[in-house]
Amino acid sequence: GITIRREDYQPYPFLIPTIELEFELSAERTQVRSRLVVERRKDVLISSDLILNGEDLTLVSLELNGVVLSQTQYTLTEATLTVHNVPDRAELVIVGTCQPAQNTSLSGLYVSGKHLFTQCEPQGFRRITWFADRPDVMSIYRVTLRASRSEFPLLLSNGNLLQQRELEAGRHEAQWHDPFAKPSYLFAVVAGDFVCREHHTRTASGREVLLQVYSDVGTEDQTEWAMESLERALRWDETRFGLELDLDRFMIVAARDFNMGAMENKGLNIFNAAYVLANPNTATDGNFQAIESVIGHEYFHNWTGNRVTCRDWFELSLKEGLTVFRDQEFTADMMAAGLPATEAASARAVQRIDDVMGLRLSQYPEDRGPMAHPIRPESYQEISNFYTATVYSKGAEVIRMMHTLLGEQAFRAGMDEYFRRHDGQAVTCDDFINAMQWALQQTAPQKNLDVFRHWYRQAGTPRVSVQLQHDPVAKRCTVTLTQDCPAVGVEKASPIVKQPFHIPVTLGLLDDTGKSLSPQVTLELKEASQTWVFDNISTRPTPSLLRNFSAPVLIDYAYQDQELALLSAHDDNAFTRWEAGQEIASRKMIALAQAWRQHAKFEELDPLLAKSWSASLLAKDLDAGYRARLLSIPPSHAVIERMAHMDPLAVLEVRTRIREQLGTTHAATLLNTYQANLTPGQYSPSPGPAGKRALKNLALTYLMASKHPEAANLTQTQFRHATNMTDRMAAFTALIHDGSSELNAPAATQFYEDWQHDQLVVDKWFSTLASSPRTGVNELTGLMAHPAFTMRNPNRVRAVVFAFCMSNTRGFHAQDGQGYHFWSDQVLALDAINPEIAARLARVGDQWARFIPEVSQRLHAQLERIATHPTLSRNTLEIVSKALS
Ligand code: BAL
Ligand code: ZN
Repeated sequence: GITIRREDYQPYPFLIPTIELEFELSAERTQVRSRLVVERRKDVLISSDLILNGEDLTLVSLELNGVVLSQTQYTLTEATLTVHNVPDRAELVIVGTCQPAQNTSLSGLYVSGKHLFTQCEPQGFRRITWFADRPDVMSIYRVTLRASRSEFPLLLSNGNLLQQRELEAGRHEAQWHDPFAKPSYLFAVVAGDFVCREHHTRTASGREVLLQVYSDVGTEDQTEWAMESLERALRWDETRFGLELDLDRFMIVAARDFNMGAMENKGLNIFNAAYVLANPNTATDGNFQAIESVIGHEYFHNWTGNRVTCRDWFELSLKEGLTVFRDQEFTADMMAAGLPATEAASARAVQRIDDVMGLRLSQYPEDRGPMAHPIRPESYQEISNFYTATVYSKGAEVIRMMHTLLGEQAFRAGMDEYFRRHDGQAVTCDDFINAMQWALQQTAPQKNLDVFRHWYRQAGTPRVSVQLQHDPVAKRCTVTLTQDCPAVGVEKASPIVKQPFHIPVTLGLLDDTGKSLSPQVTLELKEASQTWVFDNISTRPTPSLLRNFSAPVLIDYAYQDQELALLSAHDDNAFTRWEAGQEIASRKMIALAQAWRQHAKFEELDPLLAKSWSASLLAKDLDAGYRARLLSIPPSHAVIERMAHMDPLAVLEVRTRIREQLGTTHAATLLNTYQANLTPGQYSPSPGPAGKRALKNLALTYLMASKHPEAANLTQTQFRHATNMTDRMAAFTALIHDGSSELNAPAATQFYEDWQHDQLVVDKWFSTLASSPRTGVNELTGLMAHPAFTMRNPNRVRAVVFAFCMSNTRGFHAQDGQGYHFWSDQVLALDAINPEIAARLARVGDQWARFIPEVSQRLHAQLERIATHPTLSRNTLEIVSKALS
């Protein structure tokens, strides 16, 4: 593939101040007439030709300043339309057609159900019409939509509705105007028949705005939470960042077929229905929270992304890292809202734990694999492949570190300055850091972010080694931090000299009863190695390191077992307290897995692990949601990731045995915990009751795992009589994953019968079955033959194929190697339909070289099989060729 490099950026030689689009919409063939005003930029190197992007389009006609162009005056290729000899100012009218019903990639204009949707980020607009399809070309859009009134009664685009009118022959028309200049990736059209929930509200400055949530007919009882979340997001951005909605109308539309989670098109957000539709009967606590977070995320993009956008796609983290940080803060503030201080702290800690778990499970492996890249990548072949955990989650951690280093007030001043400088512009991550540095220097003139910038240039997860020395005579403790980050991913091929990172390490020092020996501090590590001195420390302290996960690094400290036990019982930082328990469990699991591999024997459950776990089970004074996190054995993937030679089946075996043993040993307490955390009465997704459900349902899974005599009954009763989907799903999953075969099949049949009318719940059914340890390739092939399965719907593919390849350790890694073969089959099948989704699935092979040899060889063979397939998309080719290089 062709590699595109950040350093090769060139401004576009023309401005396109306005674009007028006229759509004759139909599923089979849509005609688009585009009228562009183009102006040659005097400040940019002369190039006489106007080059526009266009893909999968048919050209009908082309006019320049009212004159039809002959074929010698332009050049049309598969990817571009070049107009020769364009005067300094010109009007170009292009008429072309596209075929939405044939568009299975879900990029550009496509059909979902009976509706038409667009997805333009990053490069879908060029599949609708020819244009300078890059984020630094910003235009004012005027859009006219025409379609059959009966087929498409609603015609939506960005901005404000100017007028609507009836046309002849049952057609109608709507005209939209977006007053804000925007890049093409934020353009959107929706046409179809929807129900709409509306809400009128006022912005902080008193302007009346209309909020609308559109969804499929029949789902009107599932959009209340989305609307409430949208209004909360609106208020939060006003209060926390002083940012108001700038349009008269803000629309969200739910799409059944969608590649991503959602899309922040100006004033017309298009959402994967999974992040809109919810009521207590159909959606779990996790779904409710995810919806609030994604609605917040897309809404916050209106300022961080839309008003200030990216100069080019290398700068993607400018909007994504920042907006993820903002949505994480939003969720944390919402979770803590109205709670007393200690409960609020605990709710925030739960949120932080969940975010960090996500980072470690998805980003840490990426950062040491073939796709490793800095949060601002230096090169790519296919930009769709770079909507990664690194750009998003690590990007958010980098913003969070700036927030930690500056403090809330200076951070806010930096944000204000960023908007003051760059509103209406397409800018870079450097521009953002410059605004933050300005704010930092208002209060601390001697400080700067020069070293901090390396986070944007260097990939890999830094390892911070900690040395602690204590001198009892001088009552002095010294802490030395040393950082290291070897070359990863593309850095290996074109080596760069890696510089130290600027790493904030928040720490506390505890005595052997768990009391703080000194106030918590944030050490700023900016060199390869630095030492700090703490005085008046009379006994050797236990360090509580990286509190609140103050930096996305790995910490290396030779903790003694009893030190971890102390932290897990007493650390007053809720994050590091949780971390200590996880560390105990991970260490023991790795040791047990290695022993299992050597003599297929499960050693006795480690007393330290058993003790810290049971202490958490008994710590009834702690918040239930937090206790559920303390009591969760680390997920297999997190443990496998830490092994020198990753051994998935051994870890799974060990994890299963540990859960079994803990469940057996503590059955009575688990039963009590179950009963003590019932949430009768009306359902609410707020952290209090959601935490209780998490704890209660976790207790149930331990009882099921240990085959406790009462467990099956309890689970079945919960399955039958649950009054919300959280409890129903927990029981269903326990029956399918841990129940006997007599429980299993009837539950699967019952659940499907009850919920076959709701596609999002059917996705839950599919993914529970696909990720069950009972499901091997044969059973999965059976699931794919189910009439409700289709390769065309990304949510369904994620529920079945992705769930099997990513979450079913036993099925996917089965020793006969069939799982790997199944995986390559599906990558190839999907590649012909939807390259973005196929490339995502292909990434399952990223870590092939780190597994034990038998796994590694087999995965490698399947990667080769994919790579040598004669017709592979650019997307999938980039992934597999990097994995094999
Ligand atoms: N911009 C793509 C979807 C999102 O991150 O909001
Ligand atoms: Zn985003």
